[in-house]
Amino acid sequence: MNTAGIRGVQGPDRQRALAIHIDAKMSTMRKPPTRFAIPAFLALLAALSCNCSRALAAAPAAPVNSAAMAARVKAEFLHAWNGYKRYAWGHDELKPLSRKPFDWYGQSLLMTPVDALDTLVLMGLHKQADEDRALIDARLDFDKDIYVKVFEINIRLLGGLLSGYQLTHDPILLRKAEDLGTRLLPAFDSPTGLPYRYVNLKTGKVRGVDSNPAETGTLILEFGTLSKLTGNPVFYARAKRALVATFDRRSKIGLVGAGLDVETGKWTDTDSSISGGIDSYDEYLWKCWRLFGDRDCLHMWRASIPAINKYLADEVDGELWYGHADMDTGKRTASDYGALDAFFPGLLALSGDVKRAARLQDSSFRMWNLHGIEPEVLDYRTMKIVYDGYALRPEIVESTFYLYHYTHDPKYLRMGRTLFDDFVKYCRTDAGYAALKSVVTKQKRDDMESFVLAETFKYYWLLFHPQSIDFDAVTFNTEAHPLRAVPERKDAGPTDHGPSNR
Ligand code: DMJ
Repeated sequence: MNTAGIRGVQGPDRQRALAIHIDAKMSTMRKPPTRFAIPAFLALLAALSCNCSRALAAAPAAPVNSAAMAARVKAEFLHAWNGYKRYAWGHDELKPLSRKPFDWYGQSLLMTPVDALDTLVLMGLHKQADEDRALIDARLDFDKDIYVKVFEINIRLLGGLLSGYQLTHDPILLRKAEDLGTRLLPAFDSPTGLPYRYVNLKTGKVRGVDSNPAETGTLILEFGTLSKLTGNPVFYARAKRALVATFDRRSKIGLVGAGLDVETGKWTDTDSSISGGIDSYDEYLWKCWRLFGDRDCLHMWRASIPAINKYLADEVDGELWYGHADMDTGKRTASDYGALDAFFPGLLALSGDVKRAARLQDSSFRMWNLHGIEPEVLDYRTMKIVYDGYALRPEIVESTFYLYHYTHDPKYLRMGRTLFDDFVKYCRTDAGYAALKSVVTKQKRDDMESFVLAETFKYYWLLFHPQSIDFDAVTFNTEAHPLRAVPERKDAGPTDHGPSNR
């Protein structure tokens, strides 16, 4: 895994990113079975020695009892939440093996409580939700002299506060969201309008010029909603400008790269993919149109998706995958696909391409079944693992949820049941859920990121209990926070949608 790969793993701190990078390097030395080098009967033997046997044997699976699955999901979510409460209450995250708290920046920004609030509400865990809200109301304070990562704080905290507000109508949550949004605004004060990666919450000072499309283009759902709710257009305008500035730098063939300098606006890495570092930029082009009806976003999506499908999609032995290509030439640079990429079937389905979505979802599930848990990165041409970690990521579950919504094919309920069974089997600990160092050895890592409670459990829940959300009325941000369209305020001016250059 190269440094672009590190950028793609969007962990909260450098130490964690470094650990992942080291893991990644080590994993390239391991040798899982290859697809092409061995004859068919050996391939079958190889399959039988890993969890593929279970996938083959389980083909005519029993029908899924959604209510029973939903109850299991809720119970397991509560197990993780109670572990957090017991060992890490008031801190950012629980370390699920050492049972210690962890704060991203040395002092808590209540990452897990804010990220988990809407899941508690959607699961009908009202007592816990009230307790959580009381903690946030009393203790969440952004007046801190720390540099925070704009992308992560936006998707987890701003997104969580806004969806929490829309679900509970607690005005304190909106006040805190507005305070946070205001403190993040200096990040946009670059010559290009592309946000710096870090901003100091107290001083407004910025750092981090080498960014990427995911970080410059994953802001508009949260900042836009903040504008709609407060009546202050500045949030929408800044995030829209950053999104357009990213789009305007696409190559002649319509792709974006994995790294760009926010001061010069020049690309620092021309590797294109749907993976970490780019993923949610694509997602927000479509979702900005879906949530706000902003035609510029629809235009940008329509100008981007054909290039993605042309240059990144890869047909291999009748399977559909998405790999990497150079943004200028379209030449294939890598056949890597991984846990982060597994969001793409969901986005394809949401934007109307259910056929392609279903094919790619089959590939994601094949990747999962190689070892009974998906790796962070797989080379789909050789079927060798490039990075064997598993961070408890939600993306494959998210796509299963969308595909079931659009097709009602019970195959996706069975898929979800398999994913959940494996997730519990390999990742559960006495105190919560732990990431895996390696999906091959199943050795655990002392990490339970806040997105596990915000996203992974929420998508499992919604798959088996879809009636807890009005699908058409909300758009999920990239951290699975459901945002509701806000009716146009009478006092909103014409600049509400920000600068438009098309
Ligand atoms: C989450 O924080 C978000 O989904 C983000 O867009 C990508 N990575 C994690 C989950 O894997």
